[in-house]
Parts: sequence; structure tokens; C-alpha cells
Amino acid sequence: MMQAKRNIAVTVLLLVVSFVIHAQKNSKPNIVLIYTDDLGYGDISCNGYSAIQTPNIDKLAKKGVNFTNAHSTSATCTPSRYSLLTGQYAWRKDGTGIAPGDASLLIPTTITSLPGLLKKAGYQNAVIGKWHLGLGGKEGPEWNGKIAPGPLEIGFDYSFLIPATGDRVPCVFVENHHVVNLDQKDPITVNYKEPVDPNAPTGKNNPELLKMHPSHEHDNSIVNGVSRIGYMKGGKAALWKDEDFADVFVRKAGQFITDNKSKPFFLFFSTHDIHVPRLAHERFVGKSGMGPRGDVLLQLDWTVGEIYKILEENKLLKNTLIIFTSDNGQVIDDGYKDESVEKLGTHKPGGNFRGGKYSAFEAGTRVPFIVSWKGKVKAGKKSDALFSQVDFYASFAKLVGVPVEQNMAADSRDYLSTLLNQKSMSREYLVEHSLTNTLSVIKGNWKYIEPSGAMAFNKKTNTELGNLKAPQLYDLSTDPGEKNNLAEKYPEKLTEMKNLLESVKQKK
Ligand code: NG6
Ligand code: CA
Repeated sequence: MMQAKRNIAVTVLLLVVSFVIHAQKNSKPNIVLIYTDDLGYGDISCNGYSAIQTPNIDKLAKKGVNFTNAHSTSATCTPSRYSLLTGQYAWRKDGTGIAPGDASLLIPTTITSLPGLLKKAGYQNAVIGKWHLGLGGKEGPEWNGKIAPGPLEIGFDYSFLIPATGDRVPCVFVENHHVVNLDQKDPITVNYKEPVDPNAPTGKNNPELLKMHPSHEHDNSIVNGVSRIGYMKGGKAALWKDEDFADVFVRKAGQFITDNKSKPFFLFFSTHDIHVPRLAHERFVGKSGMGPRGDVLLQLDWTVGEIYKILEENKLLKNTLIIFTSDNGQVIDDGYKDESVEKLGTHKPGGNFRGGKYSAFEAGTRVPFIVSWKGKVKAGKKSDALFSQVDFYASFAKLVGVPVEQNMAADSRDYLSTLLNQKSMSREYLVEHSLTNTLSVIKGNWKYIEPSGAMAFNKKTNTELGNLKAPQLYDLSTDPGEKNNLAEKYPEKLTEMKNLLESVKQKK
């Protein structure tokens, strides 16, 4: 009798424990952040400006909420990613501009970065795809040895990386601490100043070897028929094939998701698409009618569909917050002659917004932004709330139930209810940062761009950088294309916005 009672008690206890574990798991949703590269606001068909159909991305929007006024913190890659992972505007820290391929790790290991924060809530964290935040200590990455510190030292449990960008050497994947497939008898040498092998062909001297030609720069070492930024030699067995990027990353993501489906996980899935060099897998080549830029856009859309399918097959949709966005706005010619200018046609990659990647104008940072979470985020909605990627940090902290430590993520605010479209509350103000370190601030319908003596137009990329020696003030509600500078007409508003930006700069 006693034994029977004890058995019942044990069974009840086990049921309670498993219920608690289950409830905990449910209260800690997975987070999948699909972070695309150089994707413009108008590049996805659900935003209404695209001549290319992106059905999988549109499906995500149909099942979730599509934001029309969400921003990366910067108009280039490295600072946007830095802000996203630290909750601090990158422009507060020197050396966080576009990183060379041999840069040291830019995120201090002494701070609690976003994956470190999630770790405290019991998350398994992975970064798969483009990194571009430096690797290694002061001397930079030891390509032939243990590459550390890196993502694993700031809280990721798994990493599979393009170390910098597709157009920068070394053209090898780094998995956790090591170059994938490196033959120790064929060590890698990297140099960003001068050729490492004077006899090796380069894009500059041997254009006959190229399958895609540079339009400007990008004429150093040749890998896979494409010349890159920087020089490398060695590592033959480890060299990547650009055409396989999307397939490789989807495969790695699938593995990570299935391995971790019973724990809460954060997947920072950072695509190479649609950055240069644009080399789609052969099944997408020629399919867009818009040349390589359109083809890799189709490949990106396929990627999103695959990630969604993997989550669905693992029955994780109800417990996974999916976010789709970009690190900066669109660019057309970014260094290769890939017909992107000639074949653009009626496609409007920046929508109605002015500028693009690198620029202080809106298209620099106003990016595609979709949030989907089955059963949690109401389907088929739009939100015009102002949202900044710097707020992922504090918003995710709220989501997973851990506090933001003092002195961490100073620029990040909790806008979880905005992110989940439970409230349409906008960020009070938001700062944008351009290639030339020009800062702008948006508050309500007003945008102020600080005066700057920097170059106003980049002839190579054909980009308006948005700089003027005079201050600029725009009313985005009536002038989203930033054509009508109202600085002289509204001096009081101008002063108010200038003071606001100054006060944000003063904060630490
Ligand atoms: C620029 C490169 C550009 C691209 C960019 C980084 C030149 C002339 N241009 O310096 O091709 O690689 O850096 O892009 O070298 S980002 O999206 O990673 O910020
Ligand atoms: Ca980018």
C-alpha cells in the first residue's frame, strides 16, 4: 500500500516537473533572425515596388506583420551588426566602420552581448553566414590555428562563418575556431596591403581569368574566377565556391535547428545574399530576367522558404519568433560589372526613399522588416511604428525574462510590444548613421541630417551619400523622398532636432 502511494506520488511529481519544463520551454520561444545583406526596402514584392516576385518572403509577411518604418542603425554592415549585438550605437566606438577581412574581433569579450544575454536565459545560440565583425585578438585572426576570440567568446555556442564579406579574402569558411577543410601543408597567408605572392594572378593583371569583372577596386587575388578585395595565398582545399553559399548555410541552419529543437535557441542567420559578388547557384541563374542581382534575390527568397520549412517540419512555428530584415539598404553597382545597372528596368530597390547603402538619406537604413510568430503575432498586418534594430537587445531581454545589466546596451530600449505588434508605440526618436559618419535623427514625422563637409556623392557606386554643408530638415510624412529641405522654413524645429541629436551624442 505504502509502495503504491509512493509510486503515485513519484508519478505526480514527474508530471509536474515535465509540465514545468514544458511551460518553461514555451515561455522561452526560439528566435530566428534572418539578417540579409544590402537588401533594399523595395526589393521584396510585398512592399509594392519590386519587379521581382519574392513569394516566400511575402508569405512570411502575410503570416505576420510588415513594418514600413523600421531601421538598421547604420547604412553599412559592420556598424549595424555591432549595434545589433551590443545594444550600443556603433558610432560611439571608434574602429567600427566597414571592417577589413583581417580585423580583430570588434565586440569586447568583457561585455554581455546579445548572445551572452540569451545564454543567461538558457539559450543555445548560433551564428551562421556572414560575420564581418572581426576575429581574433590584437594580431587579428590566426587563419592556420585556433581563431579566437570570436563568436564563441561572446556567447554563441556554434558559428559557421564567412569571416568578413564575400568580396574580401580569405575566401574560406570558419566553423567555430577553425578554417573548414584547411590542409596544414598549405597554410593561408592574407595581406590587405600588398600581394603575398608576386607571381600569382590578380584581377588587375589577369582579367582574362575572370568570370565576373570588377567595376571598381575588387581587383586583387582571384578566387573561384572572381577577384576580391585583399590578397591571399594557400588554403586551396578550403576555398569556398560562392555559388554554394545559400545551400551550405541552409544545411547548417537545418542541422542546428533540428539538434536544438528541444531547447530554446537563437539563430542569427546572416545571409550573404544579396551582397556582391552576386553569384547565384546555377538553378537560379537567368531566372529573374534582371541579371545576377535579381537571381540572388530569388535565391534569398528560396532561402527564407527553406528556413520556414525546416521550422515547420520540426513543429516549431508556434514557438519561434521569426524576424526578417537587412543590415543596410540597397546598392546597385557595388564593385562588379554584373549587369545590375543595365537590367534594373522598372524595379525600385529603395522604394520611394532617397539614397541607398552608405547614405544618410532614408534608403540607407530603412530596410525590409517582417516579424512572424504563429498564434502570437496577428497575421497580415502592417505597422508604421518607428523601430530600430538597436532595440533587439532590450526587447529580447524582456521576451526571455532576463534583466539588462547596468552599463550594458545603453542605447537599447524594450520595444517588444511594438515588435510583436501588440502596441503601435513608436520609438521616441531614432538615430541613423552613414558611411561618412554623418548622423541623422528621426522624431515623429521629422528628420534632421546634421551638416557635414564629407563627400556628397559617390560616383563609383552612384550613391547619394546625403551630405550637405548646410543642415537638412525633412517632413517624412509629406516628403518621404527627402527632396524638400525645410531647414530655413522651420528654424525652431531645426533647433529642436539639432539639440535632440546633440543630447543623444552626449549620452554614453
Ligand atoms: C566597400 C566595398 C564594397 C562592399 C562594402 C562592404 C570597395 C570599393 N567597396 O568598401 O564592395 O564590400 O565595402 O559592404 O571596396 S557591407 O555591406 O559589408 O558594409
Ligand atoms: Ca550590408
